[in-house]
Amino acid sequence: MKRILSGMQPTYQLHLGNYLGALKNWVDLQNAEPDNENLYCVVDMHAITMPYDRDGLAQATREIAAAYIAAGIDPKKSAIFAQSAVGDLHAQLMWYLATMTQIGKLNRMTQFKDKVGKNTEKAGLGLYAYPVLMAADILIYNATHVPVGEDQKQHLELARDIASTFNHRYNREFFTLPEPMIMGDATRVMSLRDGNQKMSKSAESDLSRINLTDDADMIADKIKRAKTDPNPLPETVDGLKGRPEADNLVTIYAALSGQTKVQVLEEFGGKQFSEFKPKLSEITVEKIAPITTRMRELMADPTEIDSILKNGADKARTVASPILSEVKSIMGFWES
Ligand code: AQP
Repeated sequence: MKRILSGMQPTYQLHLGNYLGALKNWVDLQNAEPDNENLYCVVDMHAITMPYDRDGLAQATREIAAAYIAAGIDPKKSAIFAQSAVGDLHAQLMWYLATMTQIGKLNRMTQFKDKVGKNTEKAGLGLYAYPVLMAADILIYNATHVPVGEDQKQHLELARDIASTFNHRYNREFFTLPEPMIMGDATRVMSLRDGNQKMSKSAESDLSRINLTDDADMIADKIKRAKTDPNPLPETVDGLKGRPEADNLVTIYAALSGQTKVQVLEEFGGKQFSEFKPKLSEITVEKIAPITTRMRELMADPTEIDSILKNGADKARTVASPILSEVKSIMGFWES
């Protein structure tokens, strides 16, 4: 049996990259492997590592939970919970793990560098220590597998490294080294404005991403205005090399339609973007609209989401508490 753990931050709104790179894979995994134990977290303690809206945090947390459910995560098969609801356990383990994390390794984390730019002196300790909290989020459940987009690969490697340091230091195979699961064809969806930049919640231009809450007109408009080059689509996947925007749009089409890029190019190779883009809008709306509609219904009754989050937190605590107790015992802390 696999124990699956993953999460998303309640910052801004989820976009097509979050969906294709992570959420869709969680749903596929939940349905294909019913024996797995699934823990899906809204990582609100990570969301506060950057300036955030205090008054909107709780609602944003509910919204992410609604997106999970609307996309197909079933609360009967998967625990859905807010990280802060089990935050005492996550944060306590984080501290223990921080004592065995080398600063040199944290200094190599590209997400931190991307987020702070040149302004390292003013960056918060929380943002710097983000990967250690992420390691604790995973190890507190002794999760075996972590489905994420490609951008999280480096953080996962650090989590494995920290788990292995713990095992080595205390001379036992206590933590399972968590396996990253980078699934599907759209492991890194790129911005619609620049095919070399990741599609991101915090990018300034809303035209750079398709949000899960966008309506059909907004989706069509964003795809129409998506950056492309002047050439028609190539006949082969090789022909996408050096054409990041074309590659991205073909990747998105393939992931949404359940086809390979080869199949997409068999249909659209030689055609102009003016012909391809309306088809891409059509399939995007077809896949996203039911999620958006269900999210709206769920958000109309927050009591149901609150109850799902509460049950999820109870379940998460049941799994995490004995693991933390064992960690404390292994580390030699006093216990009554
Ligand atoms: N562009 C992407 N393509 C594929 N997968 C992606 N993920 C994020 N962006 C893409 C995956 O979504 C999951 C949740 O991510 P997160 O909420 O932790 O936020 P993030 O990775 O920091 O995503 P953003 O949108 O880029 O947020 P900001 O702008 O706030 O930094 C993860 O599994 C991630 O891999």
